[in-house]
Amino acid sequence: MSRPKILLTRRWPSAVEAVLAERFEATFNTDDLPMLPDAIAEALGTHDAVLPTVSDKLPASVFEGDIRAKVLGNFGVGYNHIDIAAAKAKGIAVTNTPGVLTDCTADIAMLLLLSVARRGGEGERQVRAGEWKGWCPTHMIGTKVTGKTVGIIGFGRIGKAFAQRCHFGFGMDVVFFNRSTVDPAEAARYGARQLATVEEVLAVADFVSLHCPGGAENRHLMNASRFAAMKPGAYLINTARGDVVDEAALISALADGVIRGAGLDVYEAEPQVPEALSGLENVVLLPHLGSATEETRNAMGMKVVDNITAFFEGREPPDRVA
Ligand code: 8YV
Repeated sequence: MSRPKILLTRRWPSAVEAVLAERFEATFNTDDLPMLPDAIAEALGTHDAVLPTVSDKLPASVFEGDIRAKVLGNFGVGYNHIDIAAAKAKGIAVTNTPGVLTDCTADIAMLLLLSVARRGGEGERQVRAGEWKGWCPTHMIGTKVTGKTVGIIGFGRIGKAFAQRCHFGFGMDVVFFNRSTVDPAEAARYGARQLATVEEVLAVADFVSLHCPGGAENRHLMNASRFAAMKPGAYLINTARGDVVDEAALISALADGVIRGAGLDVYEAEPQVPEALSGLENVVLLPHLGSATEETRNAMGMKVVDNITAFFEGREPPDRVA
């Protein structure tokens, strides 16, 4: 029997590509250049599975032509770059990679929180530029983290892992907003307690960290009025998706001192980062590194392998989202 024909839109960890090459007739993107939607549409017509990443766009238009693909094995937990309804309408299954990137994404959120509060980015820039004039009592004064209140928006796997780090690692009081009610005993395992609204969280948090999905339901959840509702001197951390934040409103809030700083791993139009943002000192900017460790990227790839292997063997893929 011929092996299913699969296409990877980007370069993947080599150990994972090797497994895919053994099991499938695989088309690899050896140049690793992002594929345009037209090329993805063509791939959907010529392959049994397409394996996209967050750097691809799969709007409804890519599903309009002749489709051969039966499954999209997304490399990543977030899938707001895929029009799920359009894929479903064409009978295409979609899978993702939950769980394996929880710790590393929570770690990056902690890195951003600490960096922005303690001015790590600014300090590093100063040393590298040869501009450090030496220690003095008033040099580059930041904000103490230990014991502060962190407000988490979205208490899924990553939100919980972040809460655990904040509470048990840094003695922080942790409150959160989540659409559905979380059992208080479960929340307490992470040192956290649920509040009823986003506004209640913003009113008390010294740091607000976003851990909800991107896409239409949370688009611009953080907007000008919500920045105004944050405590004066508070910070925003975003390791979720760029579209959860109205970036223009964030830039104004940072420039006008409505909030004190931000730590960002994701942006509205990646990889574009507005100059108005990168020109600000009170932001720490990372290039979407949440899951970027050897262990996690390998594990993500192997999850995709498991998902599409199950699919083509007629079993239910473990991480099917559509
Ligand atoms: C991934 C992420 O690197 O999994 C996610 O949702 O945001 C990142 O950690 C990216 O999505 C890969 O497609």
